[in-house]
Amino acid sequence: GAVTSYAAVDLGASSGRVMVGRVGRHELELTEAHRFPNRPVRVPEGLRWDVLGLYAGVLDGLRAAGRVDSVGIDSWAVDYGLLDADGALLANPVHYRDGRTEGVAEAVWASVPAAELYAATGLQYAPFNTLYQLVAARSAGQLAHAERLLLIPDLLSYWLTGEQGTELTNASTTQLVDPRTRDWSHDVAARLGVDLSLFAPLRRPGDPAGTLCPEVLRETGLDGPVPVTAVASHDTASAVAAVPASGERFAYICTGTWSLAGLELDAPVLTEESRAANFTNELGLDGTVRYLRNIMGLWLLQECVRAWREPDLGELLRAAAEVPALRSVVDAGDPLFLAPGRMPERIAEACRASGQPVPQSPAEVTRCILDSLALAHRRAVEDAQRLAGHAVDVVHVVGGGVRNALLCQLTADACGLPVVAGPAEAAAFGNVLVQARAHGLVGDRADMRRLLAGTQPLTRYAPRGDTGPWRAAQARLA
Ligand code: ADP
Ligand code: LRH
Repeated sequence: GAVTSYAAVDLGASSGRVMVGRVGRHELELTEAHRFPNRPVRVPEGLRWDVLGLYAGVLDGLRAAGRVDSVGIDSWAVDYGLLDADGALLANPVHYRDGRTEGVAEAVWASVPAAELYAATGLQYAPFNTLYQLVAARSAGQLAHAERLLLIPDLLSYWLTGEQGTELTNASTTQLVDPRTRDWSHDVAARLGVDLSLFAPLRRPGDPAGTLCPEVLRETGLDGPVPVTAVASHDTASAVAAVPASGERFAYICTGTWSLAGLELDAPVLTEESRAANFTNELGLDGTVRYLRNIMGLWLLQECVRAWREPDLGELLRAAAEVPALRSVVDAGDPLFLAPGRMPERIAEACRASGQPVPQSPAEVTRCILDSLALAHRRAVEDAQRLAGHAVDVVHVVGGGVRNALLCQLTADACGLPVVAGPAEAAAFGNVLVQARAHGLVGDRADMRRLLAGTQPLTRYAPRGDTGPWRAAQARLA
């Protein structure tokens, strides 16, 4: 049968990659054309993304990918670039871990109380939600010359094609979208004085998003026309679309820099209880709701590895597996761990503050992090089921954490449920499959998932022992 190929540009907070997916009726294969580090840069004014470096990586990747039938772009959420009246980028995009939003949420809640904001947008509180970033930017006078705001994947898509749009799944992370209508929340924007005309018109996964412009074809050595297709441009939305589950009784954990743990639902959960538990209702493919909690994720380990100048992750994980389980745990959902720097010290301080032994060696700190992540996964999977009234009997783990067998096993143990791990490059798979679907090669969401389950190697982890020790560990954090 016919096989077509698609380039998936997938930018995570720790690395960017351009993958090539080949798709047939019973065939699905993903290869890496190019991978490059994503290193944020601290300048005197704060923490910034090196967006030009990322764009250069995208061009290198497209050149390496060669002839493809379409290109799709996804990235981390919430961040954006501002353009002036001529369409030129005004400044380096601010990193969501920058400290500029400190205290901003409290000022916003004075106009729209947190409970009303949740009822209208369904978004969990995070200091970096685009809404708070915009309010901070306005106070700093940074919107004075801004005519347009493009979220990161939409900005790169604009540079590739000359066309502007705002992709809906990623727009749902701005805190300016109503998850029931799947359109802007005009009321929230008006009450907070946010000018929605800053945003380009909404587009949805599968919509055409232009063609590579002549300069890009020259730069990459490709022959045109090459269409760009809107995908679920929030990386987590693409990853959830590529969870190889059958049926509906599953939870997912997208593990990378973050752990995003939750459920796929038909409708948002906007209760006060859900807000208090800090669950978010982001939009997914085909109008689904990604009901999930943000957990600090492997960021905790990335930052320790950076501090230790310890290049061999494999060795560190082998040593961590030998450390006794659950000696000390920290709250892996605590915004205390959001900013970069001093991670081993901050973890030690948290253990001391909760009266637990302070992990000493890198192996002990690593074990503490993995136990803490598994415990946070357990809580999120349990809370989500209760709050949404939606029971599950399997947990799917996708993303870079799939390559961490210890984390997958501990997650199974903590949840007391089987874990099915894979694929590691779920966001790129979701990106490719939405393009393939837009071009008529695969059917609905269930078809996409069947194709993944039938073609990709998955690893099963059975839970060991009972969950008593995990419940006891949780009690230490209460
Ligand atoms: P993001 O998309 O947020 O940049 P990824 O999904 O690429 O993140 O996941 C990156 C994480 O995956 C790393 O921080 C690391 O902890 C984990 N990882 C990657 N490769 C391996 C490996 N070979 N063994 C164990 N863990 C790995
Ligand atoms: C993961 C992610 C996550 C967001 C965060 C900012 O890459 O997109 O879903 O909350 O980055």
